[in-house]
Amino acid sequence: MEGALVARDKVGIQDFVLLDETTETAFMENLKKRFDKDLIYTYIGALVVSVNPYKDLDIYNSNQMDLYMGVNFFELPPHIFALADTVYHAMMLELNNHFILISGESGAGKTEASKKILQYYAACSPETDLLTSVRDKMLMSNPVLEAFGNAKTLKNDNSSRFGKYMDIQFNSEGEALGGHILNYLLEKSRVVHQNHGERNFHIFYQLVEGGEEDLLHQLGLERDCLYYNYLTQGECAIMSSINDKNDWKTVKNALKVIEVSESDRTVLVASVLHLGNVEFDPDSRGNASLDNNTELHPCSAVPVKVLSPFNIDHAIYVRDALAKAMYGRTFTWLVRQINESMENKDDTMKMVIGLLDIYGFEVFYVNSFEQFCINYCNEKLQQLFIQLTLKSEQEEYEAEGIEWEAVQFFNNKIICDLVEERHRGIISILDEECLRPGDATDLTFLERLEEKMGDHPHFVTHRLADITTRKTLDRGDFRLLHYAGEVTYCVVGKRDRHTQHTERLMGQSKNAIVREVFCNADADSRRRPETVATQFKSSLLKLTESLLAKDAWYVRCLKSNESKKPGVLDEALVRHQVKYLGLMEHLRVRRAGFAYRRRYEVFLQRYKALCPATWPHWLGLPMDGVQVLVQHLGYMPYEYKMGRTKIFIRHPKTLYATEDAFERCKHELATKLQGKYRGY
Ligand code: AD9
Ligand code: MG
Repeated sequence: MEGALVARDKVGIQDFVLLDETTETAFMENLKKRFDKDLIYTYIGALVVSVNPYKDLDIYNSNQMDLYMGVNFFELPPHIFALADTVYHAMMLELNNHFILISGESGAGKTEASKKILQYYAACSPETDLLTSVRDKMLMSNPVLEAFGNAKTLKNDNSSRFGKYMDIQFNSEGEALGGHILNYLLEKSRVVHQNHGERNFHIFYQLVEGGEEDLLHQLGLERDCLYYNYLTQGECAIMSSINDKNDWKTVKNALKVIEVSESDRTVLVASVLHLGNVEFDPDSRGNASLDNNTELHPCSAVPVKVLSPFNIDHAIYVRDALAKAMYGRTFTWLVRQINESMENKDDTMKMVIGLLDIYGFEVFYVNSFEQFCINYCNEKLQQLFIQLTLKSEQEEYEAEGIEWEAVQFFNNKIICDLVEERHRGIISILDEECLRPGDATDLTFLERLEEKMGDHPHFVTHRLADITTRKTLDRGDFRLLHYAGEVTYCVVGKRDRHTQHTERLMGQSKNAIVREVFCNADADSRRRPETVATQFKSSLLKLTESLLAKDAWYVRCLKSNESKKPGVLDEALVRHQVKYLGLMEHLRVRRAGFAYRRRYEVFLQRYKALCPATWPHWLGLPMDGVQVLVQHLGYMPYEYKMGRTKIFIRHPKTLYATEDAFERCKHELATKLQGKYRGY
């Protein structure tokens, strides 16, 4: 017993539910103790808490995968593979759909976690030609999407600038047959503008740095990132931590596996770069004309009339809008191609496991429309988590006929409503202002916001900025008090003007691929335009609906420190995340009523050796066997309750003691057996 306790103490406790106290201090101590030993995963019941180690740990190799395959969740040290395996077995047992929600702020390790899970499922898959080919395509979709959809930001050198939901589709034998990706709002403004210390999407640098001589020549590109306006605004085009040349090889290979023609993609990427270098001179009437030095390379594929006749500011605006549209459409087109390539060709698909990896909550010095959408998305996911954890807990107690006591949560629904409520939320007001003809400006938008939600506890503008905290705001700013912290958004110049006419012209480009990516620009223009925010809101709503129909599992990622240093845990930073992610409340909910619950069969199977009446076999109902067993173990009536299908144990300590007894029993049994063999 002592040995077991000492061992546990050294590596901390593997499941926070088993902590003696549910204080934040105890939680942090345990987390840190484990992190210092490179144990980055800890459970809260079935939820995985993961802390970014910022160094490669040798815990994801194929031996580790084998180790976790088919093993009971709590039997091995916590691991992302244990969760992946448990979800898979739950799906096979119940023949239903599941999803894994991976959340945490920017740089916390969501994308890495989602890749590990996908790799695990790929490794589980049997080796037939068809399955291997689907598996490779699923795996290879990652480097391609990361090249086109990720970028270096101040928070993360490989930050996802789009949201991704991927379904892995299985047949009833549990074989992965195909996949499907839904993508959410790509941060297109990055194509034309990057803040200091940030880069454009990786693919641009990969192509310029790694592209073969012939290819660059064909595309009219210089092998010099510094030559391109769109690549240099953050003043960090070349980074020692990023190897664009090597990454290009990986992406090229991946494009081949998913059967997307590389030349199609590169033409579009090159066109954006050429566009960025187009400059204008005023003509005699002050209208923009192409600068004398500007020669549009044929592969830029832009009909020149697109860029005129406007004044210079407007011409630049149109040029940038066009570049963003071109890149955005390229990305959507790419996702479509990937989906076609991973499509499940036979219809024996029965179940899915969905992986949700979306951009994390972020706060920069200047936060614009994109950060507003990203942070709104994080609010929605937090709301989903709250709904599901509370809901499922309540439902379980109800279904099992057990009484319980509710735990108070901070419910962020109030912030979701502030953003998305019909007719009253920020998005509705933005819509009205964007679509209102005439005198609508950024500042009238702010005034309307003030009018409608001036006294909302989570909304602040410069007039209403908190005088006591002296956090003043500029005239063009408003501040939201998000569940994860305060963010000040700048609205000036952030409303997209319509560029449909220009996009329609692009549909007439001489270049077939450009025509293809802009092909539905015409059709789009006949509908009443929907603002980007509204489109985003609808797509999130659809996503939430589809997730609510599945069984949920969670990975909560924590960022260990802001400077990406290996093995450093900044306690204040981590404590803040623990707080806003609601981990303490989750822990308390798990413990409030009953910390542990086990199906009778499982409980009996594991501990039956502890009671002569149940060992080696119990012939009656599992529920009766458990009753006999716990009476033998001396459980007091207040320590547990018998539900319809499960035993509920109030305090972790009770299970702890049983688990220790089990360890001792196993040890004695092994010693006895050894003695027996020695005696032979
Ligand atoms: V963002 O919201 O897309 O900006 P993520 O996705 O949460 O963010 P990401 O997975 O990209 O973060 O992790 C950031 C970096 O942390 C990675 O590039 C790795 O360098 C590092 N990381 C994250 N998880 C692990 C891990 N399990 N082991 C080692 C890790 N390094
Ligand atoms: Mg990411």
